[in-house]
Amino acid sequence: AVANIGVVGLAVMGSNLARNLASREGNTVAIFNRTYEKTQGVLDAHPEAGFIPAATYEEFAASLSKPRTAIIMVKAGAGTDAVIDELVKVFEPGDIIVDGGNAFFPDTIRREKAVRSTGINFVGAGISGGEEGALTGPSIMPGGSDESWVTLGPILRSIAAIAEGEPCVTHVGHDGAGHFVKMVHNGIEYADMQLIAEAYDLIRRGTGKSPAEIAEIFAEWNRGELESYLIEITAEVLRQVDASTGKPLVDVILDQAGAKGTGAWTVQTALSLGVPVSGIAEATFARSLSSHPEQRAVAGSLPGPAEEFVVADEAAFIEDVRLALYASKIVAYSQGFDEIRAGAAEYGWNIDLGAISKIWRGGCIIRAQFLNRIADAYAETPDLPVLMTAPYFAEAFTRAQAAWRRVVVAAAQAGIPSPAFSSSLSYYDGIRADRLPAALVQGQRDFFGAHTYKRIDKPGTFHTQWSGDRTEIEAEDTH
Ligand code: NBP
Repeated sequence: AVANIGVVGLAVMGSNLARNLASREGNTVAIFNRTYEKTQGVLDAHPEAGFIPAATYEEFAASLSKPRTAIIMVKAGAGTDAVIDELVKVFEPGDIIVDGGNAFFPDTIRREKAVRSTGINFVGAGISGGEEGALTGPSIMPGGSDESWVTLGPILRSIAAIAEGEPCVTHVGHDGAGHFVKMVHNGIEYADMQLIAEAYDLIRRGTGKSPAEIAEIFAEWNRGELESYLIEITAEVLRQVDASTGKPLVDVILDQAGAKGTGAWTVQTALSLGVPVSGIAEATFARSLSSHPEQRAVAGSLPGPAEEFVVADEAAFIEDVRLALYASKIVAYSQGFDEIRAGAAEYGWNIDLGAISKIWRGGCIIRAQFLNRIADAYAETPDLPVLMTAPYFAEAFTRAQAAWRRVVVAAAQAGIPSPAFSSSLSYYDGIRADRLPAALVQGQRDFFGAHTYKRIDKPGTFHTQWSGDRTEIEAEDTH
């Protein structure tokens, strides 16, 4: 037993994570894959890593020092359950099984409970950064018990990305907390990507600039408050020329966006928790809308605006779009953190929201300078009910809101879809409204379903006898 850590599953993510682990001082890494050829392949390709290969789960367990610690990196779902079943047979109480795959957090809660009953620790850990991050330093969001964190913490800290001197990993909370936070990370990623895509579309259709010219605009934006990995790679993608046609690559890519389901999980969970993550939802739906070519072909005959979209002052319009993007982005993150706050309350996790924003500063897909501002906001007011009301963000809205409105108006008039920009603005106006027409909705609910209402001027629950003499009576609260 010489290895202090093991990896099960040696496809791209697992093999890169194993190499990352092996490259850090003090680690000896045991490796196992269901199909042994893959293990042999990794062994042959990376002799420098000093991997300890195992052909069976028994050999794998025997090669690990106690408490045995193994990270599973296999296809999420049935594959994960199959590996857990095998590891439980060969591990002992006190050992630690980590699932680093993209599990849906209710599965992680279920698995943690089942594995815990054997005395073995189970940790669901969200890992973001793709294959490159797995190799050089991902952002890691582990859940699980405090006991397992004692062993796991130093190992994960050694392989995580470093942002401003701090490793991008924190013990998020118990059982499914890590995978929950990873899920919301991906939801925010969907919103961020959609917002950037809308900004590109508006600039292209408003100014007629080429993708290469717009790439320069994004590169410029990346030097300011929008600085982030996603803005940086957007410039790279827009600059790319297709070798076979000589056209911008973005013009030959089919305009149907795929999804692996984490955005949908974020939205489904938000619906159950009653958290309005409208920006993330619109971004998820925008991908769905794009992926129905048969509907789009038929709907293409519907009328659009009569006038052509012409922007009078290009520079001013581009700056407006930049500000609209920034404001909408603040909304998307605010909504995402709202979902984490609500999830923590629902599932009894003690999640430090500021710490989450810090571990997203490096390694992961949504890494950005901007996350420092979120950390500052929670450092100042840990129980901030609406993130975007923090002074720094409030000031940003003061600068951006007029531009944001102009952009949403322009998009609507030009017939350019801007679901994420416009829904974010609607959320902003909704959450800051003094009075909402929800009062009328309550009146309607009381009318057809006797669902009752509360009054602004006195306590209690009331019902108007709509089908009778329309007098008001005190009623049982039925929501
Ligand atoms: P895949 O998701 O493609 O899974 C392939 C691995 O799963 C292989 O090692 C395969 O073994 C193993 N496996 C399967 Br499939 N069924 C198994 C079973 N019943 N028992 C044992 N092993 C089984 O690999 P990946 O793309 O490296 O991703 C690994 C995990 O990391 C996934 O959960 C993914 O969602 C997550 N993730 C991926 C990324 C990314 O950028 N790709 C980013 C973040 C997280 P075999 O060789 O014997 O078939």
